[in-house]
Amino acid sequence: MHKIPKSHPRYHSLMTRELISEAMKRGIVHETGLIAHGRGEAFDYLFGETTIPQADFAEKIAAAALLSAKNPVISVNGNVTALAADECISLAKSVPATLEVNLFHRSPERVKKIAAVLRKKGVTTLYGVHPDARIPGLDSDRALCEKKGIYTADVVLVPLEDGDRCQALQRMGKTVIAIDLNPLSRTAQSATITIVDNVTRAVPRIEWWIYKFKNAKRSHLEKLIRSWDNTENLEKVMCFLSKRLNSLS
Ligand code: PTJ
Repeated sequence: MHKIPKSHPRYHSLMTRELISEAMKRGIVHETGLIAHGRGEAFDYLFGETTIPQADFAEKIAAAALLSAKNPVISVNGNVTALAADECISLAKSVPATLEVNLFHRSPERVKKIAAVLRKKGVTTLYGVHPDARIPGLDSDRALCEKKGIYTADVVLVPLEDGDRCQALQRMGKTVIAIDLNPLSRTAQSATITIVDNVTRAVPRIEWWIYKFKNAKRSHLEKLIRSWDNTENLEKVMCFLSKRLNSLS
């Protein structure tokens, strides 16, 4: 990796770029994943590269939904593996949930490489390598999934998604938790619970809420989930953004 001096004011951001770029060279991240990262980075910059209160609230509800689920699955793609593999594995253990590799630009080589990274980090149950089902109404390879995993999951966490699958999963009656820094994306607009935050901050924060809720009554979690209004929270996210931009101008 290119050496970035720790004293550089954009050290963290530049190191993250290095991670993504390295992962692309290793065949984990698809080349268009770099473009997706750039878009995310731009939104993160506008939000102040921090977890805003509306994101934290969504992360809390996401934890409640994951804990209340019968078969929660965390969907993993190239960018997520590069940026938050350890965090996703740790979150999966805490719930507990399973991981499934699901790629938009699917190739057997990339699936194998991503699976190898996750298994090397200790993941034993991993879905998505040998798909045996399709998500109805989706023509892309994103439809490929496993019966025991995403196909029968009741709650699916989809960090860095494209909108089509999010909508298709919802048509199957699933609760879809999306992590997307772009509050205007189709994914953000159509998920059940949209977390407008960087995946690197969002996943550990959901885990933090999981531990906070470990002794909570099921009825309390269900009440929280019922009170959730995704549209209202997204409106507040947009308000936060416009106020921040106004204050900077
Ligand atoms: O690995 P694959 O083949 O599944 O491909 C993954 C990508 C990301 C290339 C694919 O899903 C894609 O093209 O996604 P989109 O449609 O570009 O959407 C990605 C969304 O994630 C955009 O709205 C970005 O703003 C957002 N995003 C990018 N980086 C982050 C992010 N959101 C949260 N955290 C990030 N680090």
